[in-house]
Amino acid sequence: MTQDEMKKAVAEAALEYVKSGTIVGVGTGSTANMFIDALAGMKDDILGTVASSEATASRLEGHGVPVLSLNDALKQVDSLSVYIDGADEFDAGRNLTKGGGGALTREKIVAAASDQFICIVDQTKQVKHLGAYPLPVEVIPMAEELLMIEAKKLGGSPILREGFTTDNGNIIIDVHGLVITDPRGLEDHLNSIPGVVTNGIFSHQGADIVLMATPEGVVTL
Ligand code: ABF
Repeated sequence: MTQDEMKKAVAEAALEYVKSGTIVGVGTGSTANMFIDALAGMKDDILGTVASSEATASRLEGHGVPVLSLNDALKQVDSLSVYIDGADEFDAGRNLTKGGGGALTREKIVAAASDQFICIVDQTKQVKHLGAYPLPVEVIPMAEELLMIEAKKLGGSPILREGFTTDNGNIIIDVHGLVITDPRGLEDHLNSIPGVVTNGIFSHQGADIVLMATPEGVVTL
């Protein structure tokens, strides 16, 4: 089974968590794209979707799936029923690193607005400790050097993501070389630095369920 075949299998397995008549939060990335393609077959059963990026909104709209802003959605319902998205890494506590695609802030907002976060990954994303994948931090441009200094104090090697601007008009600094043994503590610490919009550790908004594709089938963790 190729990695793409595993992504497709896990994306289709996530449909089981989509309830008729609800608003669904939709993530970003290649696995989320496969979920969008599968969700298109249910577009008449759901009330609508909230997208975690402009790219996701375009793909949903391309399939004729209704897309609402989060604010409009939360005027209709108290919460989204489910948020379905990929990740760059996950650990045994279902803490995640996300943001390789640069959509981490909107992803975290939509996850926070959802009753349940179903993370769809293939087995290559499983790690003992987060950090092997560089940790993305979205920063207001004025705070670039401040974040560089603070990341070095943590033992990381921060690198500006060249030529990239987030959907929110900010920059991303990828912090390499961290071994994250306390995901929640590091998530809180980084978010306390002025100018940081958010960072790619999803511990407060960790996955409720990880669906992991393996060559033998999809495993629920
Ligand atoms: C999003 O897409 C991101 O948070 C994460 O960076 C990435 C996972 O990408 P893929 O599904 O393409 O591996 O979920």
